[in-house]
Amino acid sequence: MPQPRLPLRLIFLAAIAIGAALLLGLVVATLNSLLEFYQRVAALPLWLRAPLIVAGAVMLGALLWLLWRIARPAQKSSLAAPIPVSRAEVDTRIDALRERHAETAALEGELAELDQRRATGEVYVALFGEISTGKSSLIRALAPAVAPDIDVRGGTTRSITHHRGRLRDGRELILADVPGSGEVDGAVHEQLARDEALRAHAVVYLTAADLTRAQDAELAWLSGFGKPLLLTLNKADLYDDIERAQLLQRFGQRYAKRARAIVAISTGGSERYERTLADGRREHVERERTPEIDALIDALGELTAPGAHGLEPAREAAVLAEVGRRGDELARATAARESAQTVTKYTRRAIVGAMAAVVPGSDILIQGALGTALVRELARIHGVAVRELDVEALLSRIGLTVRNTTAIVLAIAGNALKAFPGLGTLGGGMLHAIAYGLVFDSLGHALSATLAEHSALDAADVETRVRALLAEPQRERVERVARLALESVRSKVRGGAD
Ligand SMILES: Nc1nc2c(ncn2[C@@H]2O[C@H](COP(=O)(O)OP(=O)(O)OP(=O)(O)O)[C@@H](O)[C@H]2O)c(=O)[nH]1
Ligand SMILES: [Mg+2]
Repeated sequence: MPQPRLPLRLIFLAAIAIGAALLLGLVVATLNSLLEFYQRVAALPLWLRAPLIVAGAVMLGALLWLLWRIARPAQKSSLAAPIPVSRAEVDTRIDALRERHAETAALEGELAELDQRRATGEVYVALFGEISTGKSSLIRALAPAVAPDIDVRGGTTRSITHHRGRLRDGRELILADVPGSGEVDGAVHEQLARDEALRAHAVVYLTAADLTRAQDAELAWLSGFGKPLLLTLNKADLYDDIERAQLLQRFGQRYAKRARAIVAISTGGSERYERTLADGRREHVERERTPEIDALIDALGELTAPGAHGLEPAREAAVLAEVGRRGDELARATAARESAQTVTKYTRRAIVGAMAAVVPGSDILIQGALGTALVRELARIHGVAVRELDVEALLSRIGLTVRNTTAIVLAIAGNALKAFPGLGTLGGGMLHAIAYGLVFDSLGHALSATLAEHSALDAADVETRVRALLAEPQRERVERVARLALESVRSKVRGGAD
């Protein structure tokens, strides 16, 4: 009976019409008010009109700024705060990684460097800063015997070099010149510089202007390691006395907590001057500026006064925190690699099992030990303890999901058969085998992702992921599973022929 539907539709249409009329009225009323407001403002004398317009513009600007502050996406910093970790803990983690055949050479090398520098008893000072802030020029000023490359082009220094410098009291320092940060596509060089900063006893952070947001974040990250930090305004010659004093004052207000000292210097560059020749003619000459770095030398002297031994704990903590962080990263990558291998192993077993049994449906997940073994192995890889009960609950939950999506899975498997014509001729069992393979592959990937992200067997999360994987199967995944099926058939045929 279609009659009862009519009034409902009419009510709905009427509601839309009323809504549209109200909206139109609101727009007209707002426009009218604006027009009236404009006419009134236009009628005002200029001395009253101008401040009103300025105030309006300021308010609008402030509103837009506020909206932008609220709406802009959060900026993610790649510079994570250090997590303290002991040497014993780092050693244990590296041993565990080595047993899992992870590539631990770089981490071991970093620890060897840590020990080797300690053994030398030297004080290491790393320069740090964006490209072209004058790091190499400062090295040249502090250690005139050596001459690292200096150039107006950013990105001149590409590797770490060490130079021996001497303080006024005769103490020696090993100065590290590093590549500058902030270069486009300069992630590798930036990482070299950061690593060296962590290996040093003290860091000289160079800037040639007020700090940008990125520099601010970099300084915060460096100071988080708790080693002596010297914030240095270089190229001070580019500012007049007032500007320089203002910049230093701003640095003092903002960075007094992060930096142990703040100084202004001039490491070189060139200057032009006019000279009068013997015949009275005048000519412009360009010459290298004499470095003015006394303030920095004094501050460095104070910063490094505790000596290598006194400064060692903060240096060691910084290196260990970084090695620990990388160890965690490596552990995650290793778990991902092992997970992928395990998922492939069980997908293959599921395919072989299905080809032998030819039982349609999702029961293989619940009945067979295969599903349980997959969950257990993946949980072990991710270091998550699981109870028998939880594994069973998870598998029956996924089993229901798979049962509900069996038609989809079979359809996908059917498509896979079309992509690999040879498979289709192998009979209906093949369709189910690929379907099972897809189910195991989806479960394995979903489970790996959940375990990696939540470090727990979150059944609801696994189910959501399995659903998503089955609903939108990627071509690459389907082909991979079909290929596994093909390999299984081949090895079976070969096995049979043997
Ligand atoms: N005006 C002025 N220029 C300077 C000063 N110090 C360095 N420069 C110039 O700044 C440019 C960059 O100097 P470098 O020492 O190569 O800078 P850097 O930080 O080592 O640069 P990268 O290695 O590319 O990161 C060169 O042209 C220097 O001559 C200074 O105190 N004043
Ligand atoms: Mg340089």
